Amino acid sequence: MPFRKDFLWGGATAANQCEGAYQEGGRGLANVDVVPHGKDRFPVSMGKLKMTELDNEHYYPALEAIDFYHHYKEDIALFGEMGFKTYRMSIAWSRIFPNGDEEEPNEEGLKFYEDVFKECHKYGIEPLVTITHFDCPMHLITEYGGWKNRKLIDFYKRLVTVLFTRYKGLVKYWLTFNEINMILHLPFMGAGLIIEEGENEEAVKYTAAHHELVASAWATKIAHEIDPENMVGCMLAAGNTYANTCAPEDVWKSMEKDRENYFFIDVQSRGAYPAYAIKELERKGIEIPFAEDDKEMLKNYTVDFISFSYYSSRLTSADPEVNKETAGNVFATLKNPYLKASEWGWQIDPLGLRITMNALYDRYQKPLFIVENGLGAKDELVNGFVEDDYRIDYLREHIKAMKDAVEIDGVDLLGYTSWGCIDLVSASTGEMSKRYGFIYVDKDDAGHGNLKRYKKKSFDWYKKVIASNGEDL
Ligand code: BGP
Repeated sequence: MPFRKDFLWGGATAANQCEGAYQEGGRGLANVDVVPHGKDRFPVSMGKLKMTELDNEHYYPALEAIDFYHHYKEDIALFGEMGFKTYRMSIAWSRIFPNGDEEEPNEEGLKFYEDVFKECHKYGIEPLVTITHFDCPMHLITEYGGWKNRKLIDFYKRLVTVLFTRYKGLVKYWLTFNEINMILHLPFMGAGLIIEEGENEEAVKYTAAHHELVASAWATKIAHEIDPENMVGCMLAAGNTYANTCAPEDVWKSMEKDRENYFFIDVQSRGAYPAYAIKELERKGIEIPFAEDDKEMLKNYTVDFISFSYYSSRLTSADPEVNKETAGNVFATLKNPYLKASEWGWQIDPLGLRITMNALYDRYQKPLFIVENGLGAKDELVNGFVEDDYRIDYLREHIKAMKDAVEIDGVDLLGYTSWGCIDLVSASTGEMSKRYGFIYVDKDDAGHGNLKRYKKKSFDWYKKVIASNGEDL
């Protein structure tokens, strides 16, 4: 049997993409609330367009999302029916500390997640909790400038101390920052950064990244002190970069591209800034604001496991002219002629998952956890059912590749949670029509729909996969 007996099969969501109820339970406003649907979504997510107040001209999908806040019992029951062993979800920071900088947490927010975790355990589902998934209280952005301000480390420490204490015995698996490398691509969405005129964008991003890296180390320390059973992971938006040709210049370029992402995990897992990053930052004149004990913290409190999302491999060329023709993705990539792509241009590469897993395992020698993978597609609900064979095909091929990595290559894998196990708002487009789920939710891109849940064909398929521990694909 390739997978461990206790392999954690399940699905993943994020608070801002499913909870809704943005003004209930004492929740404060967060960055994700003010990212609108439509043409402004990208510039706002990138921190290039200032949008700090909700207005009536835009539609903000995170405000209602799929209303998991009121449907969580029904949804978790469905996850239980599929046989989930784990459910990856995130905490909305502003439910716990509405402004982010209060001394005392908001009890209603704490109670909500406690109820959710208890509900999971009813079905034998182990929660896997992302502490922040593209999520930062708005007040920390307007008052402090988001993660570019070192004070955020203290607010985050307060947050995690409350979480680890309150949920001791209920939650064991924690991820500190979702797709930590996303800070380079979507800095507002990822870290509450607004890039002001005249600011050195890269310096701002790497300063904020440093603060998150140090905060992550603190979280690991605190988690282990509060409960030695706690397992803390980092989370990378992964996908290896191929060279466009076998010209050494292209191969070199692909290595540089991968380093951009490895940088974060190198720090979180190996415990120090890697030599290539120190040199590059120096060359660019970027000075990272190391405080006295930062180096010690990074060194002493590395993560227990490496989690990552994988949707696609990437492709790059050393020739800037060639690199202009990028395919549709948050991560710039060339179109790979050997791969098919989703309707959104995300290229489909199951073997790329095996390559990525091997690269990560060789580099870090720590257990891996695939916490996101899946196909965003347009589904058609006919007579209350969705025949999503395309999704089953995608998942089957990726699970096969993951099996090869475990069985043939010996990669140590803790679990697999497919992304958006229930349809939710897409992070990049803000649309509902980019669906990933085993469960269809009646809601459209304009926010209309009765929120009714329907099982898709993939629901029973995944149930069978889990029941057979990945044998029956
Ligand atoms: C990852 C994010 C998720 C999720 C996923 C799919 O980058 O961690 O939040 O949304 O991508 O992306 P999208 O929703 O844009 O299709």
